Amino acid sequence: MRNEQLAVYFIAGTPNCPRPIETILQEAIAGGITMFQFREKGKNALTGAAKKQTAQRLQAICREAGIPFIVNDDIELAVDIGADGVHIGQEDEAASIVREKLKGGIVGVSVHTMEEFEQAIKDGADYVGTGPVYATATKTDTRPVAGTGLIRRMKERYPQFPVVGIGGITLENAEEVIEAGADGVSVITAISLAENPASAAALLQNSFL
Ligand code: 3NM
Repeated sequence: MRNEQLAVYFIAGTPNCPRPIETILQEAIAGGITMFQFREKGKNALTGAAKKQTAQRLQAICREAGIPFIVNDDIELAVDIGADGVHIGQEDEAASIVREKLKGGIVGVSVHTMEEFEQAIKDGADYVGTGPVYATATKTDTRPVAGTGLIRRMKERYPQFPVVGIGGITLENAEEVIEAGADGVSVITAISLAENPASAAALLQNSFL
């Protein structure tokens, strides 16, 4: 994985999408997202065969576009369909164990403190996500809002290690996250609920200019 692949990291599951998730993903890709995470969580989330079939359709779209397809939490599904990687939280297995199961795939870890960040690096994570940078309504069980201070400290200490910010990132504040040193922005709402996901993705890309 290259740091640039984290630039505009779109995350979504069917509950986040007012139109078919496949359509929104295709529009987001047209606008220039660099990575996609399938996060099928919350009210009315798909399970079992329906979840797997949706994952495989989204995986095919990502493959065609040449962007990594990452599965949130569900390591079994990621291995089963041969996803490019998984993203795990602090409650999940250590990155080192997940890496073994995934045989060379990308492993991303959510971290909220410098200690969790350093542990993720030791465990062999390929990148970390940290948040919520800003207030978000999308995930209810988040830690307190962190602002950009932690990202700044993380990148000061480990300038090369890939870090993305997550939580409440919008077209308006994305630049602040990049300025703090993040390699990219992870967003759900800013793209999934955008009137025009393609232009939202393109505007997020512009935050790097
Ligand atoms: N993780 P939106 S915040 C999935 O803080 C997720 O770890 C978070 O959605 C964390 O872009 C979050 O709509 C939700 O705010 C991000």
